[in-house]
Amino acid sequence: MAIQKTLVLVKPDGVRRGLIGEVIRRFERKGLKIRALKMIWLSKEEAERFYSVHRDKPFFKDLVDFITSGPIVAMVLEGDEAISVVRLMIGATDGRKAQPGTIRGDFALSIQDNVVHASDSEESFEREFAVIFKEEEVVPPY
Ligand code: FUP
Repeated sequence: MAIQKTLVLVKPDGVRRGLIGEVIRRFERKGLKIRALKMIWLSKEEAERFYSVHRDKPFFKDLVDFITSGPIVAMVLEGDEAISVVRLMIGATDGRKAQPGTIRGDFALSIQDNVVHASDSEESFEREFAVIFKEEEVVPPY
């Protein structure tokens, strides 16, 4: 058992399309525990820090514009191997290539408007968590 925490966002397209409940429902049914949950609207500066690993990519500006285009729902999920389990459940980055049955495979038809974000490593989780949450926003294990 390797209990991990991971950070998931329902991105602005997912919120606009009314998919918040659908996304949360899938993770709850899987058995992952929600340790923190909130709706926020990222500033440009927060978005740039959140996506800092992509700073030099050609799509960086569009990515920042997109993630700040509306409110998002951010959550910390916990469970055994949560990082890789959640990555499997969200599917490939490009919704056109993501497997049916995954969140992106079922709800996205775009590489940018792909409904959700999830941490891809423990290092990413630590950096992303620090941008989005304060420690006191995480409830104790239950
Ligand atoms: P993922 O971890 O699956 O969210 O994908 P990446 O970390 O590779 O990319 C982060 C976000 O950048 C993606 F969700 C969408 C966006 N992106 C583009 O808009 N164009 C690209 O070519 C690659 C990624």
